[in-house]
Amino acid sequence: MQKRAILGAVAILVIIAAFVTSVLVFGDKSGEVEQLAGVEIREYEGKDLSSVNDFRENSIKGPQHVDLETYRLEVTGLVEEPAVYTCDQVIGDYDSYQKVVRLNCVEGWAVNILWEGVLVSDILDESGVLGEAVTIIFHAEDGYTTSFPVEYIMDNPIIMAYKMNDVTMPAERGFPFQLVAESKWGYKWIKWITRIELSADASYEGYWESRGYANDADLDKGYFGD
Ligand SMILES: Nc1nc2c(c(=O)[nH]1)N[C@H]1C(S)=C(S)[C@@H](COP(=O)(O)O)O[C@H]1N2
Ligand SMILES: [Mo]
Repeated sequence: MQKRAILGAVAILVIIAAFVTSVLVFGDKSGEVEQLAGVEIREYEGKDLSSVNDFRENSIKGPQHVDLETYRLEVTGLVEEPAVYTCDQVIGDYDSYQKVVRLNCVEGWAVNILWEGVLVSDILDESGVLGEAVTIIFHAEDGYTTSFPVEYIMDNPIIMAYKMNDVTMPAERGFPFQLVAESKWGYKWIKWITRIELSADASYEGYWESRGYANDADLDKGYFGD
């Protein structure tokens, strides 16, 4: 009888110990969904692609880690209807497009990537750009800004990418959205976009532009200011 009681007590202690251990080991992960990274593609339609890791991190405040729970993309300024989107709304409500485009940084490096994202012009058409707007200013999580003439964005298929080489864009690369500003130098490829502002200020200058880099930033010209 006593032996049975001891065995019972030992069994209960073992169960308690196992429970405590499992809480310590797995406790803070319960309920969380772990994102499994897909395998990036390195070739597309016969073209070699760079790796999503082939970048030099040189952002003004280092990588930003955007929380999707609180993240919003805003459309503000000279539009008929300002708008606020969650990341899922942007990706779910607009058609997606894929395109291989090379990103060239003024530091002398370049990467060729298959980008996937939504057309900025689709998002702005939904809000209705007012006639007085001449400049589109993009704002980012780290306070970085850059801008373009309205026509560059509205008359070209310019995308805000959320995927690179078929995998979700890593935080360091600009998750959830980086602008694929094709034919422009890297400092126009704003990462961690939080707001698109329509403005009447034709001489607006973004972060690097106000520090001497060319405002048009055309790849076939130089990047020195005029
Ligand atoms: N928000 C934000 N976007 C940014 C920058 C930055 O500092 N902050 N740097 C720009 C510069 S100078 C370049 S070359 C590209 C580099 O993109 P990558 O870090 O994905 O290589 O991001 C651009 N976008
Ligand atoms: Mo750059």
